Amino acid sequence: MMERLSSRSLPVEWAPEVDPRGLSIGIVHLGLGAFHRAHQAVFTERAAAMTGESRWGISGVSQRSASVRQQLAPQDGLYSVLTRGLDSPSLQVIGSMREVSTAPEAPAAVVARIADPAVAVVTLTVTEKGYRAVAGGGLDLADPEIQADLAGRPPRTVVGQLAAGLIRRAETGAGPLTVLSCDNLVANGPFLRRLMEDYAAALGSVRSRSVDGRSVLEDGRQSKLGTHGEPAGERAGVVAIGSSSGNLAARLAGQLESTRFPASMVDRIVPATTDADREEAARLLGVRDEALVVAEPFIQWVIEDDFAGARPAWERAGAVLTEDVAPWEQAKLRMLNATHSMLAYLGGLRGYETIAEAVRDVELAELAGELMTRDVVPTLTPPEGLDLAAYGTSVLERFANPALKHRTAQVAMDGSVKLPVRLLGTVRDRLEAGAEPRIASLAVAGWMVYVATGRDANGRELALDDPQAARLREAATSAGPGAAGLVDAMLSIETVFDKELAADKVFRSLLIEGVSSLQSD
Ligand code: CS2
Repeated sequence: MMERLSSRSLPVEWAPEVDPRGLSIGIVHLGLGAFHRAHQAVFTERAAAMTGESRWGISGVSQRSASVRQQLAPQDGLYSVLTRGLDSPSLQVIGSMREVSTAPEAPAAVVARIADPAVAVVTLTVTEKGYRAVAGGGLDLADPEIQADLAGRPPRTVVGQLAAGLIRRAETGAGPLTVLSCDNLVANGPFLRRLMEDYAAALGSVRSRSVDGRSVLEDGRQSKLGTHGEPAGERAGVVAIGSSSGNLAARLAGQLESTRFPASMVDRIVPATTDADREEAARLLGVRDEALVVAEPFIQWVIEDDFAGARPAWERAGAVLTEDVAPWEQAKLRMLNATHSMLAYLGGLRGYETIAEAVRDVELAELAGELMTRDVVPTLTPPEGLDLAAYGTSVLERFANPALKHRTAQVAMDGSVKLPVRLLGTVRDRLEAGAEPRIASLAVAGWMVYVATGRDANGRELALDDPQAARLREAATSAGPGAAGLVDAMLSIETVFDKELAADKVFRSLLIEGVSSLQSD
């Protein structure tokens, strides 16, 4: 069997741009999925190569399964990016990942890393649902995982991890931190700051809660479980006085004042890696890479230039550092991501396995173009230097890349948290302007039918992979008759549609029209 990629087996001609052994850790990344490895890690490595700076190695944290650690650890953190465009694929081995961990296995280590004075930046790609926010923003304090973190167990949620790390920094004087969200959310930086502030406020009001039936905090004092990442007993021993939740809340609130949360817009299509990709990479590399990621040639990162301390010189690697990310982010979410979601639902329903197949369907391609030109573009103020028409064309060309097997099912995932960000802002803006957002509504109708029928045109199952799957199924099964029944049942899900939107007559009738046409399709 072919040898596996590692620092020992790495063929010299494939050496990363910087020598990984010379890198120390300066970045913690939460959410070590394929996207981070094909995007921010690539920029970070390039920046290090351009500047010769050695302080920006990455400590990557997977939030759930141990599979990424199992892929990367035996390879000394090395992995490759297989770029698939219209020409023959190219490959690059990345060496900026210097440490890998799995949060549930080592929560204390994650907190310690965030609190490390050498760490100046925490980046995040934890997906929409990873933030545990309520519709419209703000922390979901009813979320049992958030409650458990607030009660003082070693943190498992992203917000809990950041909070514990920031509290520790306040205690040790580790200096201010920059927390950089790289998820597809509106104003992702301020959005995350608000969650952290909500957490701090909730921490201040925690008095007695129970975890697994045990009371862990009483009268603001801790018992039994360790608080915020420490092994049980450690905090009690080290800071026995002053560890009440009120004090923790005050420390967190104080530390948040100096913490920066810049917004950022990220863009690169990164489909799930397949066996065929791994075989192709092995042929090129001469060794097996179990941690391979695949991406399109296009790569873009626009970052709000608002950092608390030092940062990698990402602009040297092609990132754009700017005062205002909002117009970039809005254009990307409403044009690219919205169209992506529409193709995923309408394409999935028509039986297309990949986005490239869906966008080759003449009707769907036409609808995708119209979604952008008719419904989205009128809502946008383009950033300087971006031609929206050309951008729309390039988005469709990128989707059509036949070498990327980006599955419609992958993009269709988590619709309940993606739709509000990608499509409902456009719908609202158009309704307010007195216009009829017909195609955007058809995209939302596509999601409703996808969820409710669970079958494509060929009778194959369309799996429902969504954090609110139970609620969505319940709405679909309890729906009244006909298209109107389904639309009304889905519109009543207030975690997706706010009251005002749900009550909008124009939107409702556009949805009914869309659902009817899809059901008879
Ligand atoms: C996609 C995005 O999976 C999805 O929902 O729309 O991951 C998309 O590929 C990226 O945002 C492109 O930058």
